[in-house]
Amino acid sequence: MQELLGKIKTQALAEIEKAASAEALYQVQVKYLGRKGELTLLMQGIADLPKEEKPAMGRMCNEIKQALEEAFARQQEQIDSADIQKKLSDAWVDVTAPGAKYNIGHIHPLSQVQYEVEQIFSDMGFAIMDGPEAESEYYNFEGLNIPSWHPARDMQDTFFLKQTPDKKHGRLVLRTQTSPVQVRTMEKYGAPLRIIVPGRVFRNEATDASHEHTFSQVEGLLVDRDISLAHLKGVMREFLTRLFGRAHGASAMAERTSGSASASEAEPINKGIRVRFRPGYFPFVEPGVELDMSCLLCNETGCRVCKHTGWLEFMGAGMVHPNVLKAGGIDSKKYQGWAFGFGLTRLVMMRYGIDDIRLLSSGDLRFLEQF
Ligand code: FA5
Repeated sequence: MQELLGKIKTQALAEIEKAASAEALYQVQVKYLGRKGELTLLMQGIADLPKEEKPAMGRMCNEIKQALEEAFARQQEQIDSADIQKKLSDAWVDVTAPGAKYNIGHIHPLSQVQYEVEQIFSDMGFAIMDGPEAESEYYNFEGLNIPSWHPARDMQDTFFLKQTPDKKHGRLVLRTQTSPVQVRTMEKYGAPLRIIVPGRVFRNEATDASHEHTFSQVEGLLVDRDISLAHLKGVMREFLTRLFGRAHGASAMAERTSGSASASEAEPINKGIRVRFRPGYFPFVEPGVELDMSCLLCNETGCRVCKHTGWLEFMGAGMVHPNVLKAGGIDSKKYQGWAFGFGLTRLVMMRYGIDDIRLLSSGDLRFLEQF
């Protein structure tokens, strides 16, 4: 048996050294150390040997087994490192070759214009506020002087969330306007105040070239002593002038650059626009006004965006109603204020000459990559 063991050892070591792949090495391992391997069977035979031979044979078998296991481990290491070398030498590396092009995203045009708007108003001393998109009926309506029976609720078709109504603040709605942040901010900071609130709003309405169910507005609120609509006019004029270059009142004709604007140009439009104020009704202001801007898409000749009028409704505004100041905890005898809410999405359309509002949320890369 001693002789046989010696032969197995020599033979196994030679075969291990010859195994050039992991698979070949595994086969050698099975042949000698597997369940029915040659060494395994011999070791099982030790039980049948005479008692005095068992210890010496047992020791010898274990030594051989250990030697083989070490040889297997060494050979496996060599095979692995040869594999890596081969992969490296097979790999094609050309450090001068041009790199793979990655598609890098960029800021959405809506956000680009939002940042511009924020910058302009920040420079004029306005703080930028935020509010929840899932808003309570109270802040979206009641706090803004629109009780549940008020017909003005029909002006903004509302998405209601399925939830047990809160005793104090009623049901949850997807806010239909950014105006709820007016009362929230007054409650928190009191007067005087100078804020803008950019944000998304939602309305259950049919879409067309200038109407979306989900769009962005920018709310503005200024509360202080001796405030009048003249200040609002001045602020809006300054804002639009900084954004578009030159803004003109309805009485003065704007100087216009010629040429039509189209989405394919995707350059910010920088030319005079005309604005006009007209009376408007919102229960949370008194008096109320609306501001229209001349349609830059058709140079006022009429198109589907401006509904062939040459003018686009851009903003609602007015002097904050005393009931709203009261809801915000502000004494209307000491303080007055004005508020406005304009369509940021419509502003982006005018800024870049986009002739359909729905393109902005379409996720269409052919459109987005132009900005
Ligand atoms: C309001 O939402 C009032 N909260 C504005 C306001 C604020 C008035 C403060 C007074 C004081 P209105 O529903 O008109 O008002 O919307 C304001 C602007 O949002 C519109 O002038 C228009 O530019 C834009 N807008 C309204 N509906 C849509 C729509 N479906 N899609 C895109 N833009 C819209």
